[in-house]
Amino acid sequence: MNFPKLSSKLISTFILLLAVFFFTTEVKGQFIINGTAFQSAPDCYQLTPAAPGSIASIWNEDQISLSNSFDLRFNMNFGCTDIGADGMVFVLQTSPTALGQSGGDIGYGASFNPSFAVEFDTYNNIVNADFDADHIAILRNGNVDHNHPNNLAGPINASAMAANIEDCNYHPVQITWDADNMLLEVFFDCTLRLSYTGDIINDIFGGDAMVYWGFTGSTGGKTNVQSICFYPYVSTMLASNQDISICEGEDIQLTGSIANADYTWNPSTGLSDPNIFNPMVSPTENITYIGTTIDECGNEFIDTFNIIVNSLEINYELQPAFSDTTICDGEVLDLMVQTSSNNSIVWQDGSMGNSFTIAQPGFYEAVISNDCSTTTVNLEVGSTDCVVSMPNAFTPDGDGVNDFFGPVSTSDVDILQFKIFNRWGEVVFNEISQQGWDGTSEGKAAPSDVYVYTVEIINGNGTREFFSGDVTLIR
Ligand SMILES: [Ca+2]
Ligand SMILES: [Ca+2]
Ligand SMILES: [Ca+2]
Ligand SMILES: [Ca+2]
Repeated sequence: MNFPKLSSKLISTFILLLAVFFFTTEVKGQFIINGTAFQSAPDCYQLTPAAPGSIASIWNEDQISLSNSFDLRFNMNFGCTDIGADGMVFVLQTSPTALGQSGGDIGYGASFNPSFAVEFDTYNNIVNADFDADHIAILRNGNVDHNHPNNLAGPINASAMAANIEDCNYHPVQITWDADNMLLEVFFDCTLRLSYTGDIINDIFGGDAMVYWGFTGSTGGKTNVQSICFYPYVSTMLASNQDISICEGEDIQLTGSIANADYTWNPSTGLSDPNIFNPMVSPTENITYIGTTIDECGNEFIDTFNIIVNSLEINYELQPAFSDTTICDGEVLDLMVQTSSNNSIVWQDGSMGNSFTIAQPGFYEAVISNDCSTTTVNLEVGSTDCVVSMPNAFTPDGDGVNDFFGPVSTSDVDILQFKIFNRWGEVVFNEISQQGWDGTSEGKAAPSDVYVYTVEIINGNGTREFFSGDVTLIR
């Protein structure tokens, strides 16, 4: 049965795809688009064209839980016409098809109830208490009027550096949610501009933490081409640490979270290029690569890849050697498999782990496998009576036969105390030696004679036994 080899390839491929998906284009193709929005590039969405009365929204397919912190980064382009309008809004809300009103509502508006929003407003609507500078504000429940109680923070100039952001440039924006401290922060052009502390889950969403996240945008009488790109920024909501399993001899590509950025990978061993975001690696043993990069706002990103290199041949050692293992009645015995930590061991009853405890003779099986290979070890454990006997003579002449005197058993015997006396009652041997007495005393050969012994042992059943008697040393 060798199917694990095939499935392991599939698993590796799947993990690799997941890694690529998570690290470089987590956001790609995952937005539900409404109104005039369309995907204008692999990582970009145009919300509005330069046409009056356009309304658009995009919602990420995957709802997020506000019980968890998030860190969203993206680039916003508000068009090239300062006298244009109207801007875009980052929104947390509950419908994948939500689409609001054009003009001063910025594609948001009263139908977004409940919702939590950050507006990026590029047109001065007096009725909403706007001002000429392009500004941002934190809002709720579809409100765009800065004098209304649902205006939660701001308005404030979007950019700390310029009153106008309709300058053809992409502006880096970061929105972070610290779930523990219920703190939301908005960074524009790499600078913290607004923050809000509040129980968004309960105060706004009635206790339901699951929301859609995305953007609305609109034009009115005035227009602009308005777009959002997730390149080079990506969501870092997902864990970056991944285990990747490959087979010995295979190559794999690492993929950092910021596409095309300069990376520093450690260690550089085995990398096709330690300074690109997606080097090829061909490790020969388990290794962890750590990639570090800095984005245009000076934020450090670290990606960690644990690569497990599976051998194509399973090596193992058995303890005790299974082939000649026996078990006494009432004895408990641990069958042990020593093998690479990459390998898993499944015993005949489905249990896993390096050791399996048995109390009966019989047939046992261990299947040792990794993502690339598998092998089966069959073993028979026989039974034995565990009787311990003491010989009445031995011949310590070095010929390999009967050279030692001690307890004899088909099972393991633990010696607790072992003494031998000569005919004058003098102790000639007093050792806890598993091999027994070699017929010497104080380094000299003891003469042929009859000796007396006492020995205390634990037999293979775990029972303590005491023996005493005579033994004849024959030279
Ligand atoms: Ca404007
Ligand atoms: Ca406005
Ligand atoms: Ca406004
Ligand atoms: Ca402007």
